[in-house]
Amino acid sequence: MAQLPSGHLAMRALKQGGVDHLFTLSGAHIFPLYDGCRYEDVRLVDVRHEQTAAFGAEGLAKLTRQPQVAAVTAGPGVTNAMSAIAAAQVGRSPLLIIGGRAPLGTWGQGSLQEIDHVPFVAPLTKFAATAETPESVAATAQDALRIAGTPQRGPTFVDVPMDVIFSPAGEETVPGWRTSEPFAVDLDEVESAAGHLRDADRPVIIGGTDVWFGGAWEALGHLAERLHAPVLLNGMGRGCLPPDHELAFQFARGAALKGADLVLAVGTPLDFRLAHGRFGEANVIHLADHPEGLAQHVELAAGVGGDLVAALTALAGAVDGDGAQRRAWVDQLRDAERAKHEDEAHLLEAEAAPIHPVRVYGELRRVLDADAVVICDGGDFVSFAGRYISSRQPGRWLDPGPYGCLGTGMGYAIAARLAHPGAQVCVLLGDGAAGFSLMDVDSLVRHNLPVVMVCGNNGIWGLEKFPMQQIYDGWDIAADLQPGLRYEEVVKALGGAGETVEKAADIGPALDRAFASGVPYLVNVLTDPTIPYPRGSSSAA
Ligand SMILES: Cc1ncc(C[n+]2csc(CCOP(=O)(O)OP(=O)(O)O)c2C)c(N)n1
Ligand SMILES: [Mg+2]
Repeated sequence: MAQLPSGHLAMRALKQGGVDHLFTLSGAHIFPLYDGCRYEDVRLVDVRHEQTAAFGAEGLAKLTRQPQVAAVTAGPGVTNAMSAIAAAQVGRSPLLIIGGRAPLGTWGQGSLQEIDHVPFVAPLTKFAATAETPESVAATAQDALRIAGTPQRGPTFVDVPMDVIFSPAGEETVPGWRTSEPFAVDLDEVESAAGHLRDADRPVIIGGTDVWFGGAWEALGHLAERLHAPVLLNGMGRGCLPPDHELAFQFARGAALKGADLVLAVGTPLDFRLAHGRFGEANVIHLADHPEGLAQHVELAAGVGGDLVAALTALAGAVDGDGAQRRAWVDQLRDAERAKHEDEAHLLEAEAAPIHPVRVYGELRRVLDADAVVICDGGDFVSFAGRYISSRQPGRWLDPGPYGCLGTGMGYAIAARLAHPGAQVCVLLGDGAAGFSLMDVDSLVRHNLPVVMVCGNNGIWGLEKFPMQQIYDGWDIAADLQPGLRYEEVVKALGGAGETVEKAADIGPALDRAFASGVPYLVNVLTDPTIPYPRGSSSAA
């Protein structure tokens, strides 16, 4: 059998597992992976910061529902990727990070960037290992990819010593891909959940990220219709029911969770976004794609841990009737939804100067297509987006997830344009958030990946400044940025385009120019720095 560098064979093994992209920032420790991309038809996406490489892969995983890969150089390459690994752990994204590693032959003798990554990466991953022989590299990479994509999904890590990754191995060391089976559902658990659902008069269904990952949105809609139960969506679950569906709710979220006698949470952890699963007197049923995903901190009326399509389909089969007993409940929430929407609709058209942040969304609602990908990176500015922008299709909304890490913007933008070459990609950036990744506009330009960036520029770390003032009686510190900064000049300098907008009436024409431009384009909207996002008790940061 022919011999090739083990790093090359790793790329062949990953390609067999469905990997078409490798995100990276150059490092000699991992050159054979790049050489492998050349021969195995994997597109190399090289960026300006490992943060962007790792979030790029994580974002692409979220958009494609497939595990994705970033390769980073030894030492600082790995440490720079740590936030994305942690985000993937907390948000359950299937992400494989391959690290370079100082040579085995001189280990302990102080090579450049010599540090043992595995002990500090292990607590953040499902699997972390060093491939210590050329023969083990392809199989270890493939195992790590499979583990990342198997529920409970999450990040995995493999590093390869430099002398090992350059060493040849036989082609027979590439094992051949096998997919993992979903976790089977226990029908007794389903029956117990169905019993509670049959009895509920005021149920609420919440669908989260794993509804999307598990391909379960039709099954979710079918169960909701069988029950005639209102549906709320979060994370990548947004868009799993079209916003104009009679059972889809957004503004009445508070009223729904307050009035419910049963909450069925599907494919989402019962975390701070859902008041840690405490909904007054309501019974809670939790559906997760693996038993380990079931909440331990809440007393569940029932829990089903296994394949979500199977669980939802079995539940829909087990609940009878036409949902007539729930019509009054749904109608009541529809009234609440309408009233709240009418209360706030004027903000979408606000003419005020300085610009009200919600006006930006009034304009975006006009120009965004049904299949647009919307990306959120920021504080208050993007919280408003969560309220006023609805996804009309599943898998088109990327927020940082429960880890809440600023700086995902450009990585996610690259991912979105790669995943959806023909769709609008709109990156919403707080001015603070923009600072974490704007240099990677260079990567967008070099790889010819046009996106529209809309910066809500209030000159402050708003989501920190306002809470600080509340805690300290109006005092705040370390929460100001330079007001009125021209972030579009950074984009222009890097080969993109953009403009600053100071009047509400100018936002719409600027967005039209941005979407027509065909280049990375930043619309820098100077917004009113005195307007906080009105937060409830379980807000997302
Ligand atoms: C990496 C990271 N650092 C700090 C924070 C804390 N944080 C959350 S929101 C926020 C302010 C964001 O400001 P900006 O992007 O300008 O949005 P605004 O709230 O002003 O609309 C900060 C600093 C974080 N979430 N992630
Ligand atoms: Mg700000």
